[in-house]
Amino acid sequence: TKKGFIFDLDGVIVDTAKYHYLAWKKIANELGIDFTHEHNELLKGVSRVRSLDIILGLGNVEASQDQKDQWLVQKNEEYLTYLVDMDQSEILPGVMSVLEFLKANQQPIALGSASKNARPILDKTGILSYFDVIVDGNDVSNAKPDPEVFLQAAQKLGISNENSIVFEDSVAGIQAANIATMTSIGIGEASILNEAKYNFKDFTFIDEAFLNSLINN
Ligand code: G16
Ligand code: MG
Repeated sequence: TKKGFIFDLDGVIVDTAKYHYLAWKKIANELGIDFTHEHNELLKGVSRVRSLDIILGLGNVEASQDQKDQWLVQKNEEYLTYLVDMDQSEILPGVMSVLEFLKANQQPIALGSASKNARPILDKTGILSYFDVIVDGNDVSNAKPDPEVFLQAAQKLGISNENSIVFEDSVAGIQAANIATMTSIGIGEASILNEAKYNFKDFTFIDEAFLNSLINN
């Protein structure tokens, strides 16, 4: 049977969280807001607009919409400078072999990401051609845990929600997959992603036997 395999981007395929962190930290520090790695956890899988609101909230900073729009542009310009040198070496361990295996077994593959920079990242890392469908921050209006991004991905793949499988590193993303009645697979800390149906520390722990069981169930 064909299943729909939907991948989140940041924290699943590449570790762009470190670049988001540096870009946000620059703005936060300019505003006198301390922005730690712990704070950054709050932004995982969260949209750009919502991320800014969270950071401003940390510093009790109020701002006009115009000012916020400026910071959003500034953040993205800073973030993009980190993507310039991105290449295949930034793909997280084990991801390539899973993509290769799914392709070899004619399984449909989609991206389901909150990022508006998803396409250039897939392009620069050389894996754009693995994806039959891309749904990203430019396509959706409701952020995870709203299931919109995954529902669109499954629909565009032509696969039912029940036959779709989602790889996610964020709690909101796992919740979105569960709400969509898809099979949720947490990538990262099982204690944090405890709502996922299956958990793996990273893709090196996902073997062909497991992938076959997903395909054949
Ligand atoms: C990613 C990151 C978030 C980021 C969001 C929007 O989501 O996890 O931290 O805020 O994209 O990114 P951008 O500013 O590039 O539009 P995901 O869903 O790929 O994990
Ligand atoms: Mg993510």
